[in-house]
Amino acid sequence: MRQRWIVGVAVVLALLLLAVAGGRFGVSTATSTPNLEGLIKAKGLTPDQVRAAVQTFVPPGKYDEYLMFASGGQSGQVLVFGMPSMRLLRVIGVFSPEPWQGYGFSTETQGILREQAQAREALTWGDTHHPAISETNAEYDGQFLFINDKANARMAVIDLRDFSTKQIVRNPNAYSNHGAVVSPNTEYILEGTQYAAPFPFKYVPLTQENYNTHYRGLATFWKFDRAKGRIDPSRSFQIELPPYWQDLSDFGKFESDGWVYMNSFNTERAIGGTLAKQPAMEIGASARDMDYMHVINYKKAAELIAQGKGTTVNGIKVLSLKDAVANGVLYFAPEPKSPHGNDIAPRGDYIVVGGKLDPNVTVYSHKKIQQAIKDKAFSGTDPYGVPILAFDRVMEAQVKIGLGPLHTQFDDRGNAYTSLFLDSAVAKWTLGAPYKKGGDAWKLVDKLPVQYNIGHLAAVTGDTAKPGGKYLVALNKWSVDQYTNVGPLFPQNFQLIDISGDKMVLLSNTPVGLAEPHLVQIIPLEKVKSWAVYPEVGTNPLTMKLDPNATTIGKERIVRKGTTVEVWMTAMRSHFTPDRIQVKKGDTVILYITNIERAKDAIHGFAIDRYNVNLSLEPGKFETVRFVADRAGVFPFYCTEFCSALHLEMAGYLEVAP
Ligand code: RUQ
Ligand code: CUA
Repeated sequence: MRQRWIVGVAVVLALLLLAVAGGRFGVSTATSTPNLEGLIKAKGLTPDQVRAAVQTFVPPGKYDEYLMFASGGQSGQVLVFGMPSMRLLRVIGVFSPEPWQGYGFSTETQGILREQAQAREALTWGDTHHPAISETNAEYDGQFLFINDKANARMAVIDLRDFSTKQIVRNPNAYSNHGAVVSPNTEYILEGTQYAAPFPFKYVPLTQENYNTHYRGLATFWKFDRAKGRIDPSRSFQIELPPYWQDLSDFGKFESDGWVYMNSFNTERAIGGTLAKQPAMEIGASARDMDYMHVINYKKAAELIAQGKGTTVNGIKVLSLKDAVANGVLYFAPEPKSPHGNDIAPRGDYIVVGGKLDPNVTVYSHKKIQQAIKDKAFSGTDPYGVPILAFDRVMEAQVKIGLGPLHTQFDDRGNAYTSLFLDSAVAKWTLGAPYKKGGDAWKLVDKLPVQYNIGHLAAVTGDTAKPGGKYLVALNKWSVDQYTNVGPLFPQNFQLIDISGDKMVLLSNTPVGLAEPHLVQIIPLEKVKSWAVYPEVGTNPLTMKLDPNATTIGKERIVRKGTTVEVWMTAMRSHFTPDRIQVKKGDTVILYITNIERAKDAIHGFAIDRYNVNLSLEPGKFETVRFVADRAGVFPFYCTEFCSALHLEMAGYLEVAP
């Protein structure tokens, strides 16, 4: 029996090879058949595994069909993979210095990490959770990528022309955040505060009474200026929210455009205190059966801010909770216990919520919510006066899919896919009309075990108006037996799943041995128009324009002004010009270096020994380094990229005279 299918698979593959080779060369290569069969046999592969291997294999010189942007978790980075091969293509430094890119070493990138010098100190890590690709008409446009830092309530902007971080903004009124989602045309990037804190920011002792009255959550709408490629804090705003722990959110689109749905948990307002015999945080925070989905009319909020309703708190406009309630900006819809994912269906009509402690996904209808608001169909108000919509008036369906539902994504055929943390599985279920009708609607249709404890999942363009429906990735927190031990810190496990058929099919495992990625976004390769070289020799990666200090051949020079020594330098295979720099101890040295190469991949590095200077100079790139020569000696500097046969000779000396 076993024998037979191995032969069967081998024959299919051999025929495939024959067809390809025959087409190319017009000859038969029948001798390769036994090898292939032997390989399959020796590895004990099943037909499904052989099919999966062929399906995900990208031959040398060929490209992947999709790019996958993954958060780099505690590494503070973004990881870029090709899909379906799942090969790692790039690491982008965001909230941590990244030496290969020279990120955090040049004056330009130090400025980004220090948040344009606003911060007193440069933080050296971030907890990246949610990458979000910029959108046009609710579809990824491939121009920018945003990502949040949960640990320090920051948001970063990455330009996908050169896959580099351009800006980090810090939330002036929040310590932590969760979620980064963009509005359908990227006017705003939204983050919720995860853990409520005193508002405005100061020391307020943590008693229950203080917590209830002085602690608050916030929804922060960062205004994005697409032309500048930057967040504009002066046109951003916040909405004050009760001290519940606001979690993930999603922007409405089409019929729900202008609205935002945001989960919250710990509506119990638990504050912990285990040593004082108070219930542990997680017990206190999951005592009630229902929490509140925040229903936010953010267009209205933006209007009110524009009319001057907001107060400026630490440099950002804030719409008060009172004004939000009085003006119909904020409503609550009850949602099952400890919700997590909040995901809006492709047409903007349904909102899917996964309640971690409920076996159902709960689906709300945007239309019903709007009707209930009109009819004032409230079941009460919360302690802060926020009207609570009657659950049965806004809920469209509950679909029993399994234990621990978290996040949901969609395909192009009316199906939804939800991660089940406790079940360690992906559930595929159907949406209702207009996606699926009658008996086909709101039904669990397939379930696939994953290894193990899945957090997020993401499908190709699976949270946009046009889901791709081909692949899905399960982002598993535990890998247990899937990889060999590499010490007790186990890799995370990405699993690639084919969702193009009726049944989900597991294709491959990819270990991620770097941190805990939370979410990924998957975009067709051709949508990202990235540069192979900087378009103009001397492009400053911060301004993306020709820098006034860029140097051309023959214009290199060293100029001393008082105790400042400025060096205009070029780099090309295989030398730096100048290759000797003489300064005095205590001088401020400023290097302006231009890589004048035009050839793809002709990258140079620039490092000065013992001075913590390390740059990456891609073709056409300009960078500045500034440091005080506070140690006397003779310090070699050299190119750190093996760029040419005489790469080792691409070096020079910095002489610092005592
Ligand atoms: S999280 S595992 Cu998105 Cu930060 Cu859900
Ligand atoms: Cu330039 Cu090595």
